[in-house]
Amino acid sequence: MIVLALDVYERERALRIAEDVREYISMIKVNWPLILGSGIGIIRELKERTGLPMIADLKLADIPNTNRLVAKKVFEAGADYIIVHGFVGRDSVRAIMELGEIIMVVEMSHPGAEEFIQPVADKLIEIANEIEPFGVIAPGTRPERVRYIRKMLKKGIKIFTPGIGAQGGSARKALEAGADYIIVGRRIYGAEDPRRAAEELYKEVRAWSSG
Ligand code: O7E
Repeated sequence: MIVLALDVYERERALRIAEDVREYISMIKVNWPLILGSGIGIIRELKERTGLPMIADLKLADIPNTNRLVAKKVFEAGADYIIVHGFVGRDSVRAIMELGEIIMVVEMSHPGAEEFIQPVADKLIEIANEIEPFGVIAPGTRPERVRYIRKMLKKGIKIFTPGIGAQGGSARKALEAGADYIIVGRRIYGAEDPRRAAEELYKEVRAWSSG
């Protein structure tokens, strides 16, 4: 299943792309570029136009009280899930979970993730197993790590893998390794024809899932 990472600034462009690719994706992820470019109201607007669940990717990493204050506004704005960092500790993560569903970062997809996050991934998996978020983030650029995280993670917790396409990760390999959702940005919104790019990816993913 495909999550569109809609990292554009402009409201009109975001709405147009979302509507164009709607039938091929399962959720939309909104990150700082779109929120800063178009305002927080874009979450509800996208949700109403597409009918899809919305992920607010703010990667919250603050003390419990500040996490709670921010998350309250973002859930009120229509987000169904908020992405949160686990390295700040259980209390900060739980503060957001009390208000709504979360997806927690266990390991990131960029090269620098090997410096600090990867060495503590086991501890982050432990927190995830204890608090049971809706999902976790694992690196689509490192299928062997996705496989490991799947093995260690409690059944039922979904794995989301960014890093597919522009960062070099393969959708098929991430799914084979145990990902439930692939997160894809530039490969879709940066394509000359986003609808065609989403359709191609959808067919690739579906062909793999059914075969
Ligand atoms: O490389 P792209 O264009 O396909 O975009 C990937 C998106 O996933 C982008 O919004 C980026 O911020 C996000 N992402 C990563 O690329 N790597 C990560 O490790 C984590 C995320 C992400 O979604 O964070 C959720 C915590």
